[in-house]
Amino acid sequence: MLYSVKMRSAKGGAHELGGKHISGAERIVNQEEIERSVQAMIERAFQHERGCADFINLKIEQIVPQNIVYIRQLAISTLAADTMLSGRNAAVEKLINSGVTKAAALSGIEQLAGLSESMHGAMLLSSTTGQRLDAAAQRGIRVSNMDVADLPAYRMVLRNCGLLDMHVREAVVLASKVQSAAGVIAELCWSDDLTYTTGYVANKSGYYRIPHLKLLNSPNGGRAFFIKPDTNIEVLVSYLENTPVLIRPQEKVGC
Ligand code: PML
Ligand code: MG
Ligand code: MG
Ligand code: MG
Repeated sequence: MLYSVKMRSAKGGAHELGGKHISGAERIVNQEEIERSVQAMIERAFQHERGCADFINLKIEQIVPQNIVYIRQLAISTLAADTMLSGRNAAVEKLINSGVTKAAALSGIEQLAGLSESMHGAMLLSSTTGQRLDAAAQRGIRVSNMDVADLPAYRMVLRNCGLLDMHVREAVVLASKVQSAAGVIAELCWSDDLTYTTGYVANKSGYYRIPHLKLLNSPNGGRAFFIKPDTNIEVLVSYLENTPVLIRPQEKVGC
């Protein structure tokens, strides 16, 4: 049997009581692995660079095996960019290649850069106008219930690329789930973690890392999913938030 294990932590009290979000993590694991993953999550909540959590919420739930969807991991590659400006230009270009209009791509950058507090979830933006299409406000859409089907194989893929950071490990899993959803055309993301400036654009054909999508020590970050304007938002959000998805690592992958 597989279990979903989730953690979210905050400082200054619980999220719902106004605490500042510190970190979140989730895994889908066998029963024997639950304890170890919970331990790793708690350590992470106490040692995060955003601060030391004083509120930790843990949830452990059994998953119905028939509900699990298996998908392929997006291939990873890295685009060249040595400043934030060139990084954002590369992002706009990649978004346009994915089928997003230039206006929507620029608007996506502007809306992410304009988030005053980091958003927990993602914004859904029209791929033609860039207009926000979800009603989740500052909460955003929280992609959840996903993990890799074979962790050792996935670690090997990342290790072969020299990508050992937890950010990449989790982002590729999330981005792979997002691109497996009907209606999604592309994603733009950079981290809210102060010292993590590499972000990415993902589309149906890959995960494109972009060094320098923000300035060092900026707390600003988040995610935007560009979707076809006629997408059924309710169906999409339910898939992204609730459907359990396991990602099969790609053996042949760039970096
Ligand atoms: C996050 O912190 O949630 C975003 C991480 C983006 C990782 C980008 C990469 O290095 O590939
Ligand atoms: Mg996180
Ligand atoms: Mg976050
Ligand atoms: Mg973060």
